[in-house]
Amino acid sequence: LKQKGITIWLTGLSASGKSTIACALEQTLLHQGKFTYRLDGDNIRFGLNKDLGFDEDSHVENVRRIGEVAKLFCDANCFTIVAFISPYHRCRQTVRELHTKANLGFVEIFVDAPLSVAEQRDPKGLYKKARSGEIKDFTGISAPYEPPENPDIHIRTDECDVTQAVTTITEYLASHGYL
Ligand code: GGZ
Repeated sequence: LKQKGITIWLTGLSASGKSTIACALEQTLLHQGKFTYRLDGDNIRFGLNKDLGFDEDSHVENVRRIGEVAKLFCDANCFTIVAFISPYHRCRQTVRELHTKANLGFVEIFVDAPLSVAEQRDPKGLYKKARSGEIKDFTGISAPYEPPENPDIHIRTDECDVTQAVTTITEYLASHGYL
């Protein structure tokens, strides 16, 4: 029996809960003995993509490169968990097509918290800095976030906890033959 690879793509505002859900999902899959890898800001923005900023072109290039890397992990039959804001619809669509054309699994998950909630959480104080103008081009404040119109999974993190979020995702994976 060959494990099929799938890219599990989380998109949402800063402080929407992407990293929290990605880490918890990673733990769950690892405990089930699954070959799993997580791509997020910590291992990409400081390495492969450390030359990129937060203007529109940089967001586009950031997501393009991450999409290509995710595709490679996926091709290696890995559960590839990807957690970046990925604010542009067209870029996420391109990554989906990249996977579909290669006959690889792809699931887009909208990690949805209202801007007011994300801004209240503000764990790194970035929204405050964005409001004051100290940080420019901040997604949701001074740069766009285009929410998915038709995500495969929609998680409202102001209404459910991380355990419920992980269950929603693993149930989706199971019902689509990945678990
Ligand atoms: C958006 C910014 C910015 C600006 C720094 N705009 O929530 P975080 O803090 O911990 O993670 C965010 C991360 C955004 O990078 P991504 O790689 O996820 O974005 S994308 O996929 O859209 O390219 C945020 C922090 O970096 N951060 N400045 N101006 N987020």
